[in-house]
Amino acid sequence: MTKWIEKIESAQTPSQIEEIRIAIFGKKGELTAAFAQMKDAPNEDKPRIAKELNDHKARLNALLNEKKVSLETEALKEAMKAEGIDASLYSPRSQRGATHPVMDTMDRVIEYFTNLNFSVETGPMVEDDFHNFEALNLPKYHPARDMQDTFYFKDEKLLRTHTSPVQIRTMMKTKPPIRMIAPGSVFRRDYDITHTPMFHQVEGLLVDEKGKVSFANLKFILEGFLHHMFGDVEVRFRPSFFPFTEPSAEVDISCIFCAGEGCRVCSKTGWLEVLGCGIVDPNVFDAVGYKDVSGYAFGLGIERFAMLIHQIPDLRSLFEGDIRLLEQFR
Ligand code: 2NM
Repeated sequence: MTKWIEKIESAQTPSQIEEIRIAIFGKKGELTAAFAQMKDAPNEDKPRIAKELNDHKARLNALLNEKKVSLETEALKEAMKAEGIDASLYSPRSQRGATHPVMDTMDRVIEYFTNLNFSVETGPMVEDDFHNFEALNLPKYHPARDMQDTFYFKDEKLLRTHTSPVQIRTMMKTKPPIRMIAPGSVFRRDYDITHTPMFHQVEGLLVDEKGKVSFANLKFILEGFLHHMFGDVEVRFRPSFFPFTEPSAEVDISCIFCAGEGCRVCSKTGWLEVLGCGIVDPNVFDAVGYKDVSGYAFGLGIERFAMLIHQIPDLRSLFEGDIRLLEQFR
């Protein structure tokens, strides 16, 4: 017994402990043999021997486990010292992260509309012709469907060119009224200082009973939105055209760089175009099976907003992954 206690105490590694454990408790172990020999002992001695052996067993087991844990802990400490890692050490080189300006702008857009009880809807980026074009009153041979503008797959699928297919999907799965926005990435074959092949849009849609939705409602909500995003700016609506709305308008704000005086950013006009909108064309409602409803819709590009808010001259810099861009937004 004392022999084993000494051996355990002088063990140097966890594997030596295991060797000792086998020498005591293994198939050919000393204690295993002692238990086996008990059958030859006189009957009146058996209870005493059994108690003694069981006491030894418990004692040695406890010692083995204790020593093993302490050796393992020591080994771990040694390893950590050797590898030079101190997880509690403050590093002067650690850096705080930053929200990407595109996501920061996206969050501010979403904030305004969710406060007005618009729901946030999403949908697939790989779309089909029906949801991306046909249902939006963009007939076959419409120039927007051109290979030059749209990324097509081999099997008739395509990368959505706007988030409007989310509006189509939402209308087809829910009954009116609807009050929603669809934020997300969209794809067009374009690449220059104001265009990247992937960019982000937020589109909005409100549908209610026929006669309940007016252009004045649309103007009110968009004016509030543009003041939320740009502060105290002038807002003007210009007549325009979109296949999915009639009437349609483009919306300008007074130039935030020259306060309407005329500068390079606004091409001396004093105005910046920031969104498109209109009253939803009845053909769109027909395509989704809506009857006796009216609605308005709008759409905007997040990168353009981010560019204006943060004065980023080249849109491509938003997607180059250069840490120096992000560092400016901490
Ligand atoms: C815009 C401008 C005007 C629009 C229309 C629809 C739908 F699905 F309801 F018909 N969604 N988005 C829309 C209307 C988008 O983006 C410049």
